[in-house]
Amino acid sequence: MNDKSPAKLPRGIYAFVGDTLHVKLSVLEQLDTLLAAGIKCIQMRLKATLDADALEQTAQVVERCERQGAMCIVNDRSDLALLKWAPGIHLGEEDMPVPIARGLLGSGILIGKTIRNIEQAQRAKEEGADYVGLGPVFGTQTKFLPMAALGIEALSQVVKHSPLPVVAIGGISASNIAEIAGTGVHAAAVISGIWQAVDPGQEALKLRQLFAKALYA
Ligand code: 3NM
Repeated sequence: MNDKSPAKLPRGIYAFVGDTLHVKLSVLEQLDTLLAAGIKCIQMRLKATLDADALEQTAQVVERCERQGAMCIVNDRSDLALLKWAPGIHLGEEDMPVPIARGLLGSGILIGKTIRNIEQAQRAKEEGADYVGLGPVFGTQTKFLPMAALGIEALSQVVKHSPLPVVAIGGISASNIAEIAGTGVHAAAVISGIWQAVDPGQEALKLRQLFAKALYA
């Protein structure tokens, strides 16, 4: 168990690597693309990889992120995070409850939790999460969600009242990143806005610069 305080979630663009995100690029190629663009927060989503390979890939992603001063957050899999010393995990609505993950992982691993409203942000804090992911802010094709988009005003309200740093997710791209950053959100999570771009590396760089510019405008 890791009993230190968790590392802080980097501010800015929260990007993803995974086995279902890009038709051509491997997880490590995706990672190198994002790291070269200066992305400092990376979630690894493995949905279709055998466990033996997932362990190896997690170790490589964690190590490469560490070397570049980026944080690797493993989606869902507390076991992978624990075995390969990932600094963080993200728990969705159908994943392991936060208190159980916290019990397994100790205090040193950052835990993120998906939420839909301010009440859930408060509960996530009480249960021991370190940040919350709020979505879908805009419509998304990447994940089926049986709910309407929350919109920018709802995001602003949650950012204002949340006891934990908020990561916005859902339909975020270069066309709306300034509006997202303008709410004061801690980070913006982007999947298709990067991986469906013609040049994902350039797009990641652009998103990072636009977020920073809106923050200090
Ligand atoms: N979770 P894109 S929306 C993985 O609202 C995920 O909980 C969401 O992808 C939530 O940037 C989402 O392509 C997909 O819209 C985000």
